[in-house]
Amino acid sequence: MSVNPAKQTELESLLAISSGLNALQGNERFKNIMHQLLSDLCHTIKKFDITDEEFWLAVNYLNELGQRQEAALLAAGLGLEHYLDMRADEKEAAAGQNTGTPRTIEGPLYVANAPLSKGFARMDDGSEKAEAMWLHGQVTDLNGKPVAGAVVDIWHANTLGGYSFFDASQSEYNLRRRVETDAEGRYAVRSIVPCGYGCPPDGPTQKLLTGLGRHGNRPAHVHFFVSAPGFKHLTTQINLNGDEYLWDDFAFATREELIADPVKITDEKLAQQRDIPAPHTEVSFNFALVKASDSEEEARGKRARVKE
Ligand code: MBD
Ligand code: FE
Repeated sequence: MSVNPAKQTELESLLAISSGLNALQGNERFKNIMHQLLSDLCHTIKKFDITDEEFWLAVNYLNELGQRQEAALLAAGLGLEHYLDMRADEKEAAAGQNTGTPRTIEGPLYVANAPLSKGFARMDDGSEKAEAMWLHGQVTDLNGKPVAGAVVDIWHANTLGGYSFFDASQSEYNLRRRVETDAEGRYAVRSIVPCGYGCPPDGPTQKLLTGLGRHGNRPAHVHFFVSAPGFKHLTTQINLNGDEYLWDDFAFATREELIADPVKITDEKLAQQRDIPAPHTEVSFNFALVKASDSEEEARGKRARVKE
């Protein structure tokens, strides 16, 4: 008997049909991506001789991830969200484009439409006994020229590592504010010093990380979206220097240029001027924005988010 050498194997034909390659309807790019993913998955099943029990454990894990709304948390923990940053950085470098303040991941805990004010905001609702934080800085272009009217959208955790909205014990929009920069491009907020974040210990993300021998902790950090007409939207974070997880972030977001040094302020007069208790912690951080080449670059990337 002679066999046609061009004949597909049973697996090849299964993958082609299951990913719709021979179907008239559907989206070509989506079909090709699914075909690659399914093919990689089948080869992994074969290579590791995955048992039925292991396979169904994995399928059920996806259900758990969804039930606990942790899929985006896992994407951060597996380094995939950071990989998107690596790709964006690489593309900019290859195109010889200018870079200002570096990007780093958004993470899964942003909530849109935080209260907006001009120049200054108080971010904490006063409910926690915590070290007060004076966080301030300037938004400029790459030549150091102030950008007035930039919107600095800030969010961070409380002293237990929890974020309002996701942590029902906090008030609405606690530790979330948008501040429009003044004529000198300056923003300032009064808040509390955040603590690092830890994945829910009983959740599916931590379960997977534990299986990898990894922890699910992040150093103390503050998230920012910085945007202004004519400039590229910036998604970034600062990490507070001195945190034990500074260079051991489970979500891989730390970058040298994004480390801020907290400064202890004991000067009563300065504290009074700021209308904030002394002693407090001062954190200053400036942002340099890059000119946008089209209006699409001015907006944050599309992604399912709370309240938008
Ligand atoms: C966070 O606070 C965070 O910023 C990321 C990326 C993941 C989990 C919690
Ligand atoms: Fe965070």
